[in-house]
Amino acid sequence: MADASDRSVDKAAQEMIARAQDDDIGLAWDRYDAMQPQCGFGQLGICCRICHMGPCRIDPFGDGPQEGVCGATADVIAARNLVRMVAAGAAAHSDHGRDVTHALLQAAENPEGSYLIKDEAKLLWLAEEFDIPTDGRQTNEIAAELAHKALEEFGRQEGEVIPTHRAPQPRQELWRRHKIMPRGIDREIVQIMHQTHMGVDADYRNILMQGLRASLADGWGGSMLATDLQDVLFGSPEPIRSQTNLGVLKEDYVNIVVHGHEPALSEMLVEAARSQKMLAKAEQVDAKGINLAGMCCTGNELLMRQGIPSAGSFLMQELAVLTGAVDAMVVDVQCIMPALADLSPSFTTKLVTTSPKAKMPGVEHIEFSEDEAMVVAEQIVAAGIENFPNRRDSRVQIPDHVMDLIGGFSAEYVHTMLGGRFRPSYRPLNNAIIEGRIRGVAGVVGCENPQIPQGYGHVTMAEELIKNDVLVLVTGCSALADARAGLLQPDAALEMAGPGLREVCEAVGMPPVLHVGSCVDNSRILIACCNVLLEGGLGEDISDLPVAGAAPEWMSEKAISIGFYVVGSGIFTVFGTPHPVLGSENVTRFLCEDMEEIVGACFAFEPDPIKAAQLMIDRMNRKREALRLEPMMYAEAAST
Ligand code: NFS
Ligand code: SF4
Repeated sequence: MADASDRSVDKAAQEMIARAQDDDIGLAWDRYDAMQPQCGFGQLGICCRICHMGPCRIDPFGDGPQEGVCGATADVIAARNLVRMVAAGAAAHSDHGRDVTHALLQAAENPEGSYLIKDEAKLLWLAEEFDIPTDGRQTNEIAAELAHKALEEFGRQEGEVIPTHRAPQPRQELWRRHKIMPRGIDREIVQIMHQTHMGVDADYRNILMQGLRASLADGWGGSMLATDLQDVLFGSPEPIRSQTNLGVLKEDYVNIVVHGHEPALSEMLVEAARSQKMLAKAEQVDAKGINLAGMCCTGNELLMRQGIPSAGSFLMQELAVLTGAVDAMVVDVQCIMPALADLSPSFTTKLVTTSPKAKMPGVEHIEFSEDEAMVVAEQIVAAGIENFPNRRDSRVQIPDHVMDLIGGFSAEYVHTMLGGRFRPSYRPLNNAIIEGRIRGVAGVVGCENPQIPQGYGHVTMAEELIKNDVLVLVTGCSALADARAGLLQPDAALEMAGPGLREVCEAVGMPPVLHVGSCVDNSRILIACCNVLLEGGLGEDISDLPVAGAAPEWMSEKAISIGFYVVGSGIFTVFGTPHPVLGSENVTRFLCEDMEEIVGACFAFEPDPIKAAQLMIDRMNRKREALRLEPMMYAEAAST
């Protein structure tokens, strides 16, 4: 039997994995093992199912067929498959953005409804960007017009996706020159689907360029709008204390876990769970109260705005159910394992689906709609409370592991954090980089994957980076893995940071690993880069900056879209396991070399997180040299 420590670096996860083994319950890791050996054609990206003359597959050893029935080569097949992943990922993020826009419209048109506008300053800032007059107008009117204009970004046919204009001028010009400036969010995704239909594009480079264009529509469009409009509706995050790991579940409370990605419903669940009406109901079933906990990115959204504790990340979803203490698990969209449907009843967890886009056979569906958000939220909380008496106490086992953390660093907040309330500015960050206290900034993001011990890639990489004076920004499941390891705690983490980074962090009281949110909030990292450039002294374009990105344990199509827009924005990015393209030398070379000449950055694939961190550090060092920045202030940190 596999050792639990080979499956996760986290103690709580190990405890639940061992419990599953004792009870003979299969988890993602077991299903992964049962799947071995996985299909080599699929892994190499050279299996094509695009038309019904196929499926076709290219022989990677050169003895068998080198073309599909239509004549498509490994290059075409691998490129098409990859950009279809971009299309799906960009669609997921952007559809999330669209739903938030509907919630904003709801708030604007129905002031008596469930949603309020919490960040008026951000609303006004966005109104200016979208050319919406604000003088003498009501907040609601402005919000309604913004929602309509934001919706147009999805369906726009010509022109340029408006938030792309936040990118530095040289970057915008580069996108125009290479014809990858996105026109409309949906349009670029649709074009991928058309371009990769049987018998359309047979030029792998042209296919991959459209992948870049659609991904930019995600990063600088769909995801960015999701982030911004969520801030308008639910408030812009500010640093907040919270906790994470399975130990946040409470034995005597009704535990409701919210899992998925969108805060529109879960924000209402927070309110419902705090309401007198629901608390009284919980008392009736002898519960001490209602304990809401997050999972995956819905969890990240609630954590950074409301301080709601997070029970865990992607590979913890089954483990949370295994505690036997989850009375309801409420899911919306994305990263929800179908396996939950079978697992939940054996541990008296009531699973509730809420999105018309994400149902499961045999699972109760309480459909969420923006116009009766609070009614639905109360219904769901009530379902959790009613399920509490069904709990079998003898089966409850909550791992005794909880970690404190600080989350909620937005790009805007960095102004205040570093410059102070009176003189908000990025100057101190820029100076710290210029003077060689901070070597550079890394964004470490993305999923978990049973191919890698859970958290090993994220935590090892983050530790190696901070040791080398690299400020680390984290989102999504990466943020939660680091949080469990204590890296989002200022004190603990500072002991591990290099001397220059430690000095800066101590001066402003921030952790060296900053939680900037969920996966759509990777857009905040792009904005932070823009702010650094605007502050001056570090070049003209994002590709000049000593920055790098990484997704050490990625699995989802969204991660491919993120990788594409990050590289397309000029940031070198390392993926832990390779994209499924190695069956085509040309596509691999395009991603890992040629893109450098086109967008000023490229991908690298490196499974060892320490080596991957070194690649990122090398990149930062070269950018520092090109900018003629001072040598790192403390020489010993420079050599590891
Ligand atoms: Ni990002 Fe967040 Fe996690 Fe991966 Fe899934 S939850 S959107 S896709 S698994 S990081
Ligand atoms: Fe085969 Fe070409 Fe059809 Fe793909 S598109 S399945 S390679 S015939």
